[in-house]
Amino acid sequence: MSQPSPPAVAILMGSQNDWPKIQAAAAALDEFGVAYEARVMSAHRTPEVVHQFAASAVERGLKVIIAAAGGAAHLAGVVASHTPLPVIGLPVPTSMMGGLDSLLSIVQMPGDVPVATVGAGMGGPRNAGLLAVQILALSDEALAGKLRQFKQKLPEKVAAKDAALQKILREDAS
Ligand code: RP5
Repeated sequence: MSQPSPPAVAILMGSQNDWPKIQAAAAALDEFGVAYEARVMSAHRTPEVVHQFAASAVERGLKVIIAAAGGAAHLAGVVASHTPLPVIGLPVPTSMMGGLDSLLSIVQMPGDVPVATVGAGMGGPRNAGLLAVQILALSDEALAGKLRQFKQKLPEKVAAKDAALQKILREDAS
């Protein structure tokens, strides 16, 4: 019996408490039928686990790593230091600065160690998932086709929201 192929995407997070705030990344991958593994590991609390995971990611078949963390958010940068795979940094909103602290921690990487950082809050988690899909689609024509359909449908989605707003405004005015 053939083994199922290993997931192409890993979603790492510094704490299980991050999961509810970043689940939209996983939902975006689900939407496109992309398998992923989700793991809790910390650049500070479990540095050896992070090292081993990142250093063996290529041989285990991973293609993209999403790394979410909040506050002193070093997970994405440390992962990127141990792997040639593309790493997407996902800043987790915090109670102190709403995620600006996380964003600045992740985005200011030194030259030679890129991390593709998405926004904190709002569309950030969803965009992390979609960006992973876009990277995979470069070498997956079926996925590229799904992305083209997704883009084509965006105007319809916005038009439906515009129509809903116009309806509310008309009702408010009457
Ligand atoms: C970071 O520290 C995690 O990503 C989390 O956002 C933050 C706080 O972690 P907990 O104390 O909630 O576990 O490493």
